[in-house]
Amino acid sequence: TTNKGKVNVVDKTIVVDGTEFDGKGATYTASSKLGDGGQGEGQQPIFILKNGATLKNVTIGDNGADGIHVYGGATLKNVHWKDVGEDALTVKSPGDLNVIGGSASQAADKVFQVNADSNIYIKDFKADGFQTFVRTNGGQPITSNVTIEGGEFTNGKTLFRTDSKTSEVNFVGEMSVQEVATKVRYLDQKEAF
Ligand code: DGU
Ligand code: CA
Ligand code: CA
Ligand code: CA
Ligand code: CA
Repeated sequence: TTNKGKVNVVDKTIVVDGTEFDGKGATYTASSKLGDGGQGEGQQPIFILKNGATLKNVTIGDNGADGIHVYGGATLKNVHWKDVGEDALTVKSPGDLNVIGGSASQAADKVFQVNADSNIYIKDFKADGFQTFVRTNGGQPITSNVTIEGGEFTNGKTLFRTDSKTSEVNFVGEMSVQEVATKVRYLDQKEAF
């Protein structure tokens, strides 16, 4: 069974706590109650994932609002953002985040926003159109270990940016990159492609 073609307008954040949510291909888009998908801070997320929850086979639709918030780790499989809102996903409290497959388009600013200590593994993800693909919170001493394995990155500015001396990214395997200027940007160091 599939929910492909089904569009759910979300006006109250969907909370997934410790279990699995399978959208079976359905789209979830924010109503104006959650936000407008622009760059205003303080918008609400469409999903909150908690305590190792899994979200799979979901498309975040035309109004991305504040995307997905993660508390205590989560796994995403085959999750797509059609038009990233303020950001796509925020790590809100410590934990492990695994993102397997999926894609994100039209991020006016950041895709993954990292506001807490974390291990992040992103495999075979496609991002097209972004300023920063993964960003630890500006000016904060966050400890995040990020691994990016494979994937396709197009029309972006920076893949990974941190202001913290205790965060780092490692790239594994073959990654395809077109029209992305900067690979990593640490406090005092910038590595171009
Ligand atoms: O200081 O904390 O952009 O989670 C500013 C804020 C800002 C966050 C972040 C986010 O860094 O709101 O979207
Ligand atoms: Ca922003
Ligand atoms: Ca923000
Ligand atoms: Ca957008
Ligand atoms: Ca945000």
